[in-house]
Amino acid sequence: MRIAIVVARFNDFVTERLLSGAREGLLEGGLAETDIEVLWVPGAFEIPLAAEAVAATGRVAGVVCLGCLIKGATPHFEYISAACAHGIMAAQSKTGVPMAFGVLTTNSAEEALERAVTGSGNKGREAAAATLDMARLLAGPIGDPS
Ligand code: DLZ
Repeated sequence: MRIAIVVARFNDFVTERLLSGAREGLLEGGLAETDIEVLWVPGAFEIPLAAEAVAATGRVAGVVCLGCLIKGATPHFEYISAACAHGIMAAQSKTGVPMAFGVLTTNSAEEALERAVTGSGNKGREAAAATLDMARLLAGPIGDPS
C-alpha cells in the first residue's frame, strides 16, 4: 500500500514536525519508507489540489494532508482554513481516496508546537493513523466484502 503526504511549507517550523510524526505513524502502521511519497505545497490553500491530483493518479491508497494555520490579525485565517477543510473533503469524495485532515488551526505558534510534539500527541502522527485506518477499511471490509 502506498500513501502520499501533502505538506505545506508555510509555517514549516511546525509542518516539518508534523511530517516527522506522520512518517513515524505510517512506518509504525507497517509501511516501508519506499511506500511513502511526500509532496510539498506552498501553503494550506494549495493542499486540496495537490491531494486530489496525487489521488487521481491511482498510485496511492490514501493521502495525509498536513499544514499549520496560525490566526493573525485579518480574516485570512478563516478563509484559508475553510477552503482547505472543504477542499480536502471534496477531493476525497470526488476521488474515493481517503484523506486525513492533519491541518492545525491555532491561535498561536505555541499552541501549534504543542500539537507537533515528538511521539503521541503529534497531530501528523494521528492523521497518518487515520489515513491508514480508512485506506484499509476501503480495501478490506468495504472494498472486498468476501
Ligand atoms: C497567506 C497565508 C497566510 C496569511 N497564512 C497562512 C497560514 O497560516 N498557513 C498556511 O499554510 N498558509 C498561509 N498562507 C498562504 C496560503 O495558504 C497560500 O499559500 C497563499 O495564499 C497563496 O495561494
